[in-house]
Amino acid sequence: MKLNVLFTVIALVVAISVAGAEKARFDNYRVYRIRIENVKQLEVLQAIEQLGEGYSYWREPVNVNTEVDLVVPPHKFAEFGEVVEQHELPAELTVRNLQELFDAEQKRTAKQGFGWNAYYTLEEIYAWMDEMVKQYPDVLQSIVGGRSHQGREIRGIKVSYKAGNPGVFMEGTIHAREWVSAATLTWILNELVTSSDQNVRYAAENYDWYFFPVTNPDGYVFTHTSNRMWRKTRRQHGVLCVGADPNRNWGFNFMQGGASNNPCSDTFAGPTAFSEIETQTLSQYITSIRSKLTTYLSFHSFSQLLMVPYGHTRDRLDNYDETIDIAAKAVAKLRERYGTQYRIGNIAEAIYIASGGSIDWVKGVHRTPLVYVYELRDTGRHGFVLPADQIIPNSEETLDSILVILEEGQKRELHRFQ
Ligand code: 0X9
Ligand code: ZN
Ligand code: ZN
Repeated sequence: MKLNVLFTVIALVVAISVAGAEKARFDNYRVYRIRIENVKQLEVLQAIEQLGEGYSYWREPVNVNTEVDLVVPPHKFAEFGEVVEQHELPAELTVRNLQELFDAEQKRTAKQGFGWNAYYTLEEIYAWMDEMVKQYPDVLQSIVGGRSHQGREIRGIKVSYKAGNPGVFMEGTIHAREWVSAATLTWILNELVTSSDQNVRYAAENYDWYFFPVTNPDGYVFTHTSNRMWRKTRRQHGVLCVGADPNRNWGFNFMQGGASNNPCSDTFAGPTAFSEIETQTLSQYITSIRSKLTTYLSFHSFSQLLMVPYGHTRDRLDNYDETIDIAAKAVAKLRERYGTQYRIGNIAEAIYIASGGSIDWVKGVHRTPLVYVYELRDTGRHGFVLPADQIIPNSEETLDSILVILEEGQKRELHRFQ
């Protein structure tokens, strides 16, 4: 055997044994949408959350009069049926076979280069970013926003056409399974350098953009290799469980509601604020450019929401009125293109109490004037597994709304540096 062949074989064997567990499958798993009508039902659904055993939530049970999306494994159909009957849960089947959604998502029409008719791995996204910087060296610059537990870089691109522009931070995919977030950010980045639309050109050239399509790289890789439904980071916590929720780990009002101290929970906040290297290093990077940032946008999926701080209280704090006014205009614009409807509010009033998120820290600590978190398409029909043919329409309408946020910010002189 030739030496290089031998090495390849050894590398393969090592790769396979290191990979260990195979990819989780979700054959015949169902998703139910349930409207929580009373406290008893809320308690039942929260008990299911504690149970685990194959159950998981796309949207967690936090309050009465909200909806949750619950993933139910086949071996729990009978049990779940009984629970539904006993507590008169208004459960509506939204996904009949989760694995089918995943399989459809994996189909790439042709082996072409990078684009927006499919989802891409971290490696592919980073390779595309390198290409872009090579192609547009005068306006694009590679930046590193931090690093991950497994030693990956949180890589970004800065778009800058001239000195002295106000900065816009674009935070993507802090939750690993929310793939459309990364796809949207790479699409918008591409638009900024290639579009000839007048409004896009204005925004491209008169702001400095800091794009980070994947701020949870370990988690994102894990959703491609092992479990499509992974949300958190990948550091071991306790004996059994892995990962902290990187959107509960930031050091502002840490653990002030809507976050868990159970390492197995999907909303585990971590042992202490900034205990996770991803949030720690990314927050340091943000601090290093704080004086340039006038806008911070965080992109999640799904639910079609545009929200402002904060998540720990329903109180309407800081420049709530102003930013909500702008949000109303932004979602009105967003709706014009394809009729997609977004709701607005602060995090706590729009969805649920949730503390330790990135935007709360940015607002609370740095007082950045324009801070928003998007929950992109859809409203649950496909949830995190948004069909790839929606990437572009989703991105187009999102960019429409961002342009309004920036325009309104300019009108109100929010982009002036202090
Ligand atoms: O719960 C979250 O972190 C976000 N929803 S998601 O379904 N994508 O997980 C909402 C953003 C909450 N943001 C803050 N708490 N700052
Ligand atoms: Zn999220
Ligand atoms: Zn479909």
